[in-house]
Amino acid sequence: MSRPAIGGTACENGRVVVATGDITSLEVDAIVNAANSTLMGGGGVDGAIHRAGGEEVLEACKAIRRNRYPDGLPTGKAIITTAGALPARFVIHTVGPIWHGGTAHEDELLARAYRSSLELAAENNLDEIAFPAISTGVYGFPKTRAAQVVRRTISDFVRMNETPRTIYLVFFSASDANLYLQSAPCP
Ligand code: AR6
Repeated sequence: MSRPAIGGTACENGRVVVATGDITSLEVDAIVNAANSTLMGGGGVDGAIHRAGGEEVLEACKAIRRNRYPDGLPTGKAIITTAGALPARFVIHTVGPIWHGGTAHEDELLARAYRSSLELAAENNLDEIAFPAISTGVYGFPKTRAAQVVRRTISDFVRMNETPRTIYLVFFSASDANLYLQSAPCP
């Protein structure tokens, strides 16, 4: 099925698209949630995804907690659930690092959260995945530094993998999207 492309700046031969908007409105194969380890919802994009996805998303998260992660989803790992009432098909929930000043492996953990989500999309044969700017809100990761980590991680991934075909980086504001493009220009 083909869908209208989401407008934005394309990099990496069109495989990475930097866009502005509300990630909950996107009709893509999977949107990524910047969750916390409880998987029970929260503020920011997590709150928006749970509100729009509804009870089905929460129930799926509860089942995963019960069956696979009774102590919570570790930072850098990802899981996939139904998208419930959202227009996307799936939600991939991942936990980014809380910023502690840069000395607690934050860069590697942020890279791991993006990589785990991309690997899960590939395992499920999903063509499109949309990411919010993980960890750069409540978790306090500096936006410029996050941009560089994300650019490197995604460039490496697309070089080695054909699926997902298109990766959307969705910023809530145009100024955040521009900051990303300035901090991590298209190669
Ligand atoms: N669409 C796209 N981006 C959004 C949306 C949206 N609807 N809403 C917010 N953002 P945050 P974190 C942007 O705080 O830093 C939660 O309470 C926002 O502007 O959502 O990983 C969780 O439960 C920011 O740039 O995630 C965790 O406890 C980016 O999404 C904790 O916050 C990420 O901000 C996770 O913190």
